[in-house]
Amino acid sequence: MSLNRNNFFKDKNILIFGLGKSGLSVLDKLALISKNLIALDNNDDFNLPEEYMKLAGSSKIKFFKGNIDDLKDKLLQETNLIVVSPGISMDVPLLKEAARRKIGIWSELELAWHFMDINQRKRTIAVTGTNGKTTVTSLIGKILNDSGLDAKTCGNIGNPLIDTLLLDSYTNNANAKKAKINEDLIRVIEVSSFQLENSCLFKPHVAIILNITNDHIDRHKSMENYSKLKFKITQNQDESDFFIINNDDKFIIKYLKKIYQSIKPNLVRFTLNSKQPTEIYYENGKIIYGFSDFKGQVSIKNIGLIGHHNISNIMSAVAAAKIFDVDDESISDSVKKFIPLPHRLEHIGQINGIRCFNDSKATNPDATIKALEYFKKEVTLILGGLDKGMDFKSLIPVLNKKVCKLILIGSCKDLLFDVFSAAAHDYEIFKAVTLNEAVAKAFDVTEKGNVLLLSPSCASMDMFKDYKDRGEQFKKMVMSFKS
Ligand code: UMA
Repeated sequence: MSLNRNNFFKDKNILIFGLGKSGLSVLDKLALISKNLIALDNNDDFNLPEEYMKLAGSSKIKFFKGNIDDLKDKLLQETNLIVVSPGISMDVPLLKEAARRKIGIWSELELAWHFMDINQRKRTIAVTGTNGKTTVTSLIGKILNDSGLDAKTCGNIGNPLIDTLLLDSYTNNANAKKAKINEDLIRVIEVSSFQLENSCLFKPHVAIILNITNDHIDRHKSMENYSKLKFKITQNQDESDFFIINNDDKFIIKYLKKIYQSIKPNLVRFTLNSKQPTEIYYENGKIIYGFSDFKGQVSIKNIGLIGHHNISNIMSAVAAAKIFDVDDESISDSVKKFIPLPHRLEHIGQINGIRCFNDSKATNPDATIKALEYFKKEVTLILGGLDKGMDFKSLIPVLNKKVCKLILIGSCKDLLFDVFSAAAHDYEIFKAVTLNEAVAKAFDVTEKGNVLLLSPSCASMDMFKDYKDRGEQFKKMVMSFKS
């Protein structure tokens, strides 16, 4: 990293907006090198966690919390660059005014990228998509690590990219300058549309788009905008890079056609359709690939990941692993040993003769459709939560095919009731005020041998802390009905 870049950050007045996980990581790192920082969180109740208290006393950091509308102009006058948390919409007044003043607005991803050298940038795999990002990021991490390579998962998965970097070498501390950097580390980065929105130079060596379906429209306004943001993952890639995409996904193909002429990286398409094979496809328990110098097949029989959508996910992971030269048997072995993550079509057990599944991570209709496709017409489905402006009508055909009883919960339950009761349907529909009431109803109305599935298609924050909290509570409630 050049001295110039070091000075670039040292001399800038940087405003860190949002002090959740990613904002605090940015604060931690920039505190090492920047002379003037403003740290801001709009939440009145925000309290700096204990481990950051030492920064509160620093003369180079000014902290603000709560409503800062009156201070907005003053803060922006002092600011050259804003590093914004992914959860903050570009519509908030401070960011609108910053954009008007042409102040740079960066994501944490973009900031971290500026601190990475050429070698580090070349050893990156970035995974985006509406659904399956965390599973694929974790699976690639496992495949690489099992093969003896050194890989670390980071990004939207929970630990910001910047946390994987040692910025101590920017300080004047001689000991810190000697800190050992692992040059071989491969960073497997889960990337969200929120992070890509404020990224500009990000250029992963391997970029993956798993799928694009209706989600986050409340924030991104249209599917066109949402697709455009997802495709930012490849915008800087060149001929030496790889772009892995799902050839079965209609929004991916639609957007790809638009920009096909300008795509520079090696395109690696994967498909479940063995009759029209692409660079990677699936046939009879095998993933067959042929792209660049790579040709071969990986057996994926007897795996823990269930559902056809997961075979698509595995194909993308196989492609990424081949680019880093992992051999076929090793990949096959890791896929077989991979333990599916909780809250994703997670089998809780057979309770009172009913097979119970927790799919709390299904926060959009497409994820629920994929989960239902796995079952016969045998499902009591618990659906609903906080609406993100989604198209629930897309659920109608699959509900008719797979659902016997539908139980609606959450702040959008009345809207859902109107959508599904107006359509032709052969299943009973109930509403419940709490999740506990929904689970009790489910055990009351579900026939033995059938399935109870929580797959809400919605965000959780109307009733729960997050999807994990919703899934954990569901599992406890289900177990409490065991007789
Ligand atoms: N805040 C403001 N002003 C606002 C809105 C929020 O100051 O107008 C403050 C809040 O008070 C809070 C902070 O900003 O203190 C929250 O920031 P955040 O929502 O960006 O959350 P982080 O804790 O920084 O977590 C983020 C990602 N969150 C989101 O994208 C919403 C985490 O992804 C990610 O793991 C983490 O950075 C590390 O990179 C979570 C997620 O739900 C898991 N992601 C979405 C998804 O997967 O669908 C995209």
